[in-house]
Amino acid sequence: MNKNFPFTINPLPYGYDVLEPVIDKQTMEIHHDKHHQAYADNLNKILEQNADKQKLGLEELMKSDIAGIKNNAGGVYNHDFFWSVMTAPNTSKMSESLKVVIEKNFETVDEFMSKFELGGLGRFGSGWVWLVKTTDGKLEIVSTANQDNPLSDGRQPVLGLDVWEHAYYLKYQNKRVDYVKAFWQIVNWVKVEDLLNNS
Ligand code: MN3
Repeated sequence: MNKNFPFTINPLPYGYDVLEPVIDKQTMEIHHDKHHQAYADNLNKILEQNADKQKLGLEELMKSDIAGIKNNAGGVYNHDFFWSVMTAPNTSKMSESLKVVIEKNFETVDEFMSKFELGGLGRFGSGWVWLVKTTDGKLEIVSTANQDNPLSDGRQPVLGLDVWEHAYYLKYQNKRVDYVKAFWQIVNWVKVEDLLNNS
């Protein structure tokens, strides 16, 4: 992605059908090529009218008090992040070292997964659920509305799941719970651990 105006989005880092059957090809095409692209297009359009903001980076724009800038900047950032933490079903396993960190913060991996699922299911309307690293190095589950990102209050996301209906409706319809539970099959744990250690 372009880190400055005019913003672009990253190409999907794998084929549109690679996450099947957990996320279907058509959903990925619409989600990346239409929804994600639209956030970048809309952000650029608003910035054309706000020349004083054109020098700001994406993370700064995500904190903007102009709703259109904040929401679209978040949409660009969050989706690039989201694509990067997924991979083909059942090809990535949590390492022993990551498991130790998860257990230190959540008692058990099951407890972590259940808290994350509840965060995604409890988000009313559109938003995200995240695993974040706090400034003192602790792991927490947080849920944000719309395209808000925990970075804006100083917490570093290491895993995130889009629970907007556009992310799952074609395949799962109203059953967000099935989508959230199926997500575990496509988590890229290598990427999660990399974010945890290097960001
Ligand atoms: Mn989305």
